[in-house]
Amino acid sequence: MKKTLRLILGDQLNSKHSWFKTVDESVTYVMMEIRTETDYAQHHIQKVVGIFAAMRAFANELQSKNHKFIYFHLNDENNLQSFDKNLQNLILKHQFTHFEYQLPDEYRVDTILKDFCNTISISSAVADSEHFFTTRNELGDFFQGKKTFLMESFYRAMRKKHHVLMEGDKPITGQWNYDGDNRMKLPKSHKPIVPFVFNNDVLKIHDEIVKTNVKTIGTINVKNFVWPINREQSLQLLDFFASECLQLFGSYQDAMMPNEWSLYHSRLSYSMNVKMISPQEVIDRVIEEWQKYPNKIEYNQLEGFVRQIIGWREYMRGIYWNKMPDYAAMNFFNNQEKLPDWFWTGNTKMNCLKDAINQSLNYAYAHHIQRLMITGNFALLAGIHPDEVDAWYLGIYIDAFEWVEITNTRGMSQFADGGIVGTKPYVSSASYIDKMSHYCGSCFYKKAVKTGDKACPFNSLYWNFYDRNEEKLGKNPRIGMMYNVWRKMKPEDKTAILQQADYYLKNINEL
Ligand code: FAD
Ligand code: DLZ
Ligand code: SF4
Repeated sequence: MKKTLRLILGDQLNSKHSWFKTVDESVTYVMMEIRTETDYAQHHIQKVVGIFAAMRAFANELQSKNHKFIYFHLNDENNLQSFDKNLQNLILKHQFTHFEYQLPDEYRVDTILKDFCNTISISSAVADSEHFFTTRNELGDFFQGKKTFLMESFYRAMRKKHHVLMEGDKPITGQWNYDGDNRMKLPKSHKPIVPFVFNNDVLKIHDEIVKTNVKTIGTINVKNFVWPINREQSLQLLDFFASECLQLFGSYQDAMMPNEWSLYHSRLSYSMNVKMISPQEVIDRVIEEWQKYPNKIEYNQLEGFVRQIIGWREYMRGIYWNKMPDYAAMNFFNNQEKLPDWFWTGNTKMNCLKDAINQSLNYAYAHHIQRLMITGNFALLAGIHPDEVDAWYLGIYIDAFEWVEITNTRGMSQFADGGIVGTKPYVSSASYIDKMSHYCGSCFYKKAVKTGDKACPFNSLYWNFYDRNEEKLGKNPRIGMMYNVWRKMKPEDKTAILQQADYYLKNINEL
């Protein structure tokens, strides 16, 4: 008799997958909490707890529908703590005749499972995860022969292919891009919406993780765990976003405010990345809301959000599968420095960094512009090795899985890929941060000052970055203007700025 073993990974919690349409007595599902996964990065405690809680809820749901199930808890005695060892053991013990898994999102796990299938004597097969709009190779095929991978052209092709906000071959409003209408600063007096959070009790799971000495970062409130841990809660969060936040999403997508950790962002990345909800459902829900309330939700708010999901998210996945494994070793600027200690404590006098890091430690979350223009910007200006930067981002965020973390960090944020994802490095001095936030007014440092005791570090580090990378960036037409400004500065001013930057870099842990 055929006996099939099917593996479900911790980020494959897709209850709509065709695997689960019928209950089959000959099929057993397995999920495992294991040390290889808890330890490949130093994860935030909320990430490990959230994933375990969601895995357990998913297993319970399938078991209640009579699917046969094996679940390894982290502390189970028979848990051999790796995918291949546990699978090998199960196949022998239960005499399975066939093994199946879904396409993993991560190159590392893909390799482990491919290698495993080559070592076993039973047959095996791999199924799609039935989550993304695109296949792994679709972006590579789309850009075949092209030097640059322009997100905008990929996004437009996705809109056409999936008939999202289209009238025939044209965008319904006649315009593709509304970025110009978005990206506003929040007025100082504006009181952003209070984030909708959950109060999950995760004490038991937390205790189990602590007992096994898994090394984690960040804080957690185990009686009021704020993240969704099942599909139902993920759908509630989606509802909250569509009905309360979408109307201001685009306007304030690049805005930052002290002590406001999510503003009008959806916080749906985690639910989507572990597949409790699909990008199709998210798109459908927001379009439905806009259709119902066209006077409340302007089109630019909707388009800005749709672009993130079927544009950026799918684009990053495509880049990952097109460029890995080489991508993980790219270091265009040959940066070599270590991350400052305060990235792990938030203990810095720089207001913007203190806020972004502390909220990351407290919520396992920061919104896009904090990741890109505060922490990422600083790391690039300071010449931090991309391996260090990647490890930090892969650990600290609840939504961090390598396919979307490394492309955003090494690619978009650190320009370590030399311009595959972005056309120029995302760096800025204090002026951009001040333009988009309310951090500078109450900072120890002075935003308009380049040298001296209270000079904002972003200012001298910004010019130092361009100066030291002139050979690599000088000919980039998108940054030519900055080099003209730099070249025209008085030599004594340039020297003072470079000396200031040098001082800050040598004393980076004291900033
Ligand atoms: P919203 O602002 O509400 O956006 C809606 C959705 O669009 C997100 O949930 C996400 O699925 C998608 N999206 C938006 N921007 C991007 C993007 N650049 N790439 C891919 N999807 C996008 N995102 C992750 O999911 N995991 C990561 O590990 C991750 N690491 C990042 C590291 C850096 C340095 C940077 C600059 C960005 C990173 N991002 C990552 C992208 C983005 O910051 C997050 O997707 C977003 O902040 C998640 O919050 P949200 O759900 O509230 O997003
Ligand atoms: C992130 C994570 C963690 C912390 N723990 C587990 C785990 O114990 N078991 C599991 O199957 N998955 C876990 N994950 C998510 C995996 O890292 C994810 O499945 C792979 O990265 C594949 O993308
Ligand atoms: Fe950040 Fe500089 Fe503004 Fe302080 S002055 S908040 S360090 S940009």
